Amino acid sequence: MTERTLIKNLAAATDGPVSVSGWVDTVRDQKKVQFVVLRDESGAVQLVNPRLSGDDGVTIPDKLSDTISGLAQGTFLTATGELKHDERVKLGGVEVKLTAIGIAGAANPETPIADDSGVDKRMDWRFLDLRQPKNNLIFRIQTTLEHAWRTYWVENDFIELHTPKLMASASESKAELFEVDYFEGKAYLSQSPQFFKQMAQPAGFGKIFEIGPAFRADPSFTSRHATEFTSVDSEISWIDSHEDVMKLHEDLLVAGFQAVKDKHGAEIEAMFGVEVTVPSAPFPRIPLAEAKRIVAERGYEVPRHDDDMDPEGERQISAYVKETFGHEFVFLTDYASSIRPFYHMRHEDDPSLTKSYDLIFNGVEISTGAQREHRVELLVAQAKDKGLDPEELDFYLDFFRFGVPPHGGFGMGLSRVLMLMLHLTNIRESTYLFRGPTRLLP
Ligand code: AMO
Repeated sequence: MTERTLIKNLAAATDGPVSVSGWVDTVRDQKKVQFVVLRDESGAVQLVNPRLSGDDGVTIPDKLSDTISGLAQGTFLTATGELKHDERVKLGGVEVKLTAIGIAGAANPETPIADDSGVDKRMDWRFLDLRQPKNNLIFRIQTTLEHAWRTYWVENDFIELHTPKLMASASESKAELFEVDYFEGKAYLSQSPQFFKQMAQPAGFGKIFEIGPAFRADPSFTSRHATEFTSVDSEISWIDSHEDVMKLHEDLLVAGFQAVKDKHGAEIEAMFGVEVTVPSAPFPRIPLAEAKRIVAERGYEVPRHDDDMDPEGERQISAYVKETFGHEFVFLTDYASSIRPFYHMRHEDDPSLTKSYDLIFNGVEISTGAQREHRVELLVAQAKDKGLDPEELDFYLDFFRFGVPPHGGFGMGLSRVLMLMLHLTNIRESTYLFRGPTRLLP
């Protein structure tokens, strides 16, 4: 049997016997000739089968032609034949003249989704939806991005962690917590690796990272929230302030975006109409209070019911930064202690503000980072201040009772980065399998 050739390699292969495997994209069943466009993970190629005909020009039925006539779109098959370069063939300048087809997995002839199906319907049939080259590209980009980040971390002596996702308590807020039965008692799904990534600091690991699942029992149906998402986390010791965390964050994003642009820039432009911009460091930094003033000057008052920036405010400040600095990223810094978790360090000269930031990319928050409070008396006081019971947090507070260096880090939503990089309108598009309040399948 001829060895399988990936479709993207056909152009560089020499004419002659060839075997390709993939799924049927389209069949054009004409009187004199049949065409099948076959797609695999690397591209698409035209297969051709001239029908046999007698001296009188009437086609003679044969098994191969019948097989082709009966092919349903989506059927997985192996095709063998003769590769022929022909510049008149629009699709890649090559075609395969068929000698045989071996069906590996026939598809149901109904097509449950169409190009104009809504996002929820497409999510119902995600495995079919993912066959679209555009969707396939999203996950190749994701692979490149994660690889570039890992390379950065590994080259800079970070240790990779896999913290447990079954927890005894909440790490972020009690509001968005999934509770699960755990033998005689209860456990909670991890909302963030926060506590256990911080534990690596008293453990003496120095610099760590993790890419792993996080769970939030958030009942909302927005375009940027999921109940399960992939969190990209890093934590470093011996920092002077959150400024050092932002520097790390910038370096990582520059490395990731550069890798994506180098490898996929042209494809992204062709398929998404988006030019990937490698951000220049340093990214703009704007204290939150100032960002609110800027946004107000643009005519948008951020509602006063909390101290946070709301989604419209994030869009506005991003637009301002784009217009003023030509930058797609902005760090909003110095969030109020009132809206930040107890573990964020507060400013010495103004404890109403934290040494923290949110990173906004093309109008949406992609990350939160901070210097952590590592002085245990202050940490206990801040926990109490938030109405938390220090006894419940004893295991965490212990990390700080046996020596710990100053440290900080960030958590970043992987699918949000991809969504905003590719100008997608919904996190469902950039998540392999989305999880939301009404979606547990597939
Ligand atoms: P935060 O809660 O801001 O911070 O989360 C960090 C980032 O994770 C992503 N994210 C989400 N993505 C999809 N769906 C959700 N429901 C969702 N919730 C959060 C966002 C967000 O910016 N422990 C801190 C981080 C730290 O300080 O290191 C934390 O979890 O991109």
